[in-house]
Amino acid sequence: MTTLATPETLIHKGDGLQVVVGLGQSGLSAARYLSEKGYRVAVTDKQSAPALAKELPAAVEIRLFGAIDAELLQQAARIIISPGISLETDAVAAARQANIPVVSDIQLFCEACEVPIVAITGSNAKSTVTTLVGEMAADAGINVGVGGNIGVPALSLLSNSDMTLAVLELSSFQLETVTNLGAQVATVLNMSPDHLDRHGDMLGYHQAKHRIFQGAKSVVINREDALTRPLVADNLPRISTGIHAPDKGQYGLITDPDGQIYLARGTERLLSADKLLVKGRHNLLNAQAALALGELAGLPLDSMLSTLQRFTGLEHRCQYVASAAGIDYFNDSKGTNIGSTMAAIEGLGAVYAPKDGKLLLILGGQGKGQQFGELTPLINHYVSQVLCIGEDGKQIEQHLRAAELSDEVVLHQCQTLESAFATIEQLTASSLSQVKAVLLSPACASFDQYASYAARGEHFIQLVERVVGC
Ligand code: UMA
Ligand code: ADP
Repeated sequence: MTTLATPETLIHKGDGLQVVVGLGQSGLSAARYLSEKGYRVAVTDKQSAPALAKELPAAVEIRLFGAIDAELLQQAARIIISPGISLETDAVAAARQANIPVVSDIQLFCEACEVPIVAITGSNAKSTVTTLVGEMAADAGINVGVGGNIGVPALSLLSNSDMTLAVLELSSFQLETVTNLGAQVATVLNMSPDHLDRHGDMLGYHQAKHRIFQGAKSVVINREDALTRPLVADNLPRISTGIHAPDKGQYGLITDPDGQIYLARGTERLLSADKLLVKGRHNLLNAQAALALGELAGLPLDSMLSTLQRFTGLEHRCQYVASAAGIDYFNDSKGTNIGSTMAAIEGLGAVYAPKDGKLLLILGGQGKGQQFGELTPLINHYVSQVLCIGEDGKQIEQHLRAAELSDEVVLHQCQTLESAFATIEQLTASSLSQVKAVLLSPACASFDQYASYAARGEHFIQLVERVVGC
């Protein structure tokens, strides 16, 4: 263990020692923030030489690396835990047992933030909706800060003293240690199983997500997903979103007899769906959520509608890559859970089904304790070939077969993306193949084989480019 401070230099509980656990992006931002505020700060991390240690302020003298230091945690007046670290970690659990408060960087942020917060969580679509609301606010001339789980630590937004609105993407990991967030408007966009290995079950996951509503002044809910409704605070101003025609003051979709779909607020048609550059029903829901959040944050409707029409979506989310030999390739590497992969299969499947086309779906990676059988009905409908990769590829096959995978769907175990592409080349060379689109939407985390979902998506794009170049 690397120790830059002897135990004697540690001060005692009650003297205000702030112990930052985990030195990733959020840990670094918390250590910097607390240090600037004049607190005595210590950091600890399981890595023996965390890369960000060199960016710590010199005033942070106590740096215990190589393991999360249980003794240090017992000395803390307050622990600031990184979202990637479970509250069940031994040293952290022992500190909680000793009644030492454990909070996330988001708690520090909401206690310090003096401007309204738009708080966004959900199993899927968080980054898309957060980015959209941020762009809507910026286009409306507002000095907006966008951060949180999206990759910009929330505390770093406080350095912008001109900020008048904060838009935060929040994960269940960040929310489980946040109390009384007090957002101007809060939403749980949707709920489907994810991170069950960390939260134990859907109830634990749901409870963590719903902490976003604590102290909220208004809420946005999804009419089709009862799990997005706050269990308390029924009297708060609220706007709902959904796929059906909306009631007065709510957002929804109006479908004309000729099949033309419109984003609507009450009976007012706001925008024809084909004016959006992002495709699929899930993106129409995302657009509504952004409009409803923006409305409750005081953004002007006309300006929000202009932003919507310019929004091209984010990389690695159902992103069209290229076409070769009549087959379209889509990178949905950010499809890291069943809910997102269902949206991708349904969204793209509906595009190719009228032309008798089927999808080739690449699934797999780290399964995070999910039940993959839930995908089987959509696979039976829209997919003709499933290629499994990654450490949970075999388990995925078992789940799909146990849920009655159709005999017409052929499943291949490929282990890696490289070998999946060798299989793709064989399959698509056959003139009998119904495959019209290849979709990487793994429903799994990437960490067994890649540093991130983005690295997995980049690898997919490289492999597609090789096919296109052939
Ligand atoms: N560590 C330990 N012990 C452990 C686990 C980790 O000491 O048991 C240490 C690691 O050695 C590392 C540090 O903790 O040095 C990493 O902390 P972290 O995993 O919390 O990562 P950060 O860099 O602080 O990034 C976090 C979020 N990461 C996670 O929730 C896993 C980032 O979300 C977020 O963008 C960032 O804060 C800024 O707010 C990423 C993510 O994957 C994108 N989120 C999950 C998701 O979207 O599904 C929830
Ligand atoms: P998050 O930040 O919650 O992970 P993203 O916006 O990054 O959300 O999208 C993650 C995945 O979810 C992508 O695969 C995307 O295609 C899919 N997705 C986007 N919107 C929705 C939605 N409304 N419902 C389900 N899946 C969605």
